[in-house]
Amino acid sequence: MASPSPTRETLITVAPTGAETSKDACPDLPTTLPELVETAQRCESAGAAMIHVHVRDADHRSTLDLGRLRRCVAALRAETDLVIQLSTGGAVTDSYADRLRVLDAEPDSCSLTMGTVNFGDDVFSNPWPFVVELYELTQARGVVPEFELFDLGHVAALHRLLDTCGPPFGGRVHCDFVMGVPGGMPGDAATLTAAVQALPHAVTSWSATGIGRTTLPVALAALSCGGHLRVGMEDTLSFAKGRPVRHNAELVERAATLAMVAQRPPMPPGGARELLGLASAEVGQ
Ligand code: KMH
Ligand code: ZN
Repeated sequence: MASPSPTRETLITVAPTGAETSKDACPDLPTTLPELVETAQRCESAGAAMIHVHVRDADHRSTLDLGRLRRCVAALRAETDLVIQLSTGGAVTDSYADRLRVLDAEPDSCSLTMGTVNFGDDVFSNPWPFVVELYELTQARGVVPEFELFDLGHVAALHRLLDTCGPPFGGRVHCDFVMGVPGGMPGDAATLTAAVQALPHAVTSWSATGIGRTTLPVALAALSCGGHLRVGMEDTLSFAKGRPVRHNAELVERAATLAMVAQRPPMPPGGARELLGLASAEVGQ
């Protein structure tokens, strides 16, 4: 591989909501815009530098409604310094057209999943032509993609994409291993090490998140391999056995503590902009 040299600091991304958990099942999930802004502010104070956003409708259901996405980006820009990353994955039921339209909301960054994966009892569909279309749209619109890797085959697809379509907007290549999804790669140190070894040389930074009970093993392994962290209620609803997460900030605080122990303290949003190639892009505008 080509693991990029570890940075002195740790990028902490918070994924506070996701598309799957219902408000009924988890009333503490931030689903309204005021809840999301409050969450973003608390998580920024706790050490997060980027937010990965899924929005919900008035009934707290997952939506890719463009007006809501735009209002969400505007509110987060006004109230925080966080790098704003919109999900283009949405929910497994969302159409490709709606997922492409997410870029019309003009986020700093967007997620871009590198292939299809079984997703519990469902299928999260990302056929190659869609991946290419979405990637070319990020290049045209000046949005920095975060390549989501749910499986080792997605790493191979990232090689293919960079070889055939060139570098991302901003010139940096940042990816995120999403581990422990039922149907994707397991969330353990051995798998993370193998996946990091397989990354393209062009990758300049990577983070990892472990779903459910793989959260801590993946975070600890990522830090020890020089990677960055994603945490949040999109990925885990348990803080410990029998103790639900009450607020996303708890997960960010714990990630920040782990990063401090690793002597790679949380990176501020300005550092994240440099890491992701957003700083130079903004200067060049
Ligand atoms: N909700 C999942 C089906 C992303 O945000 O890009 C897809 C997902 C990935 O969460
Ligand atoms: Zn997501």
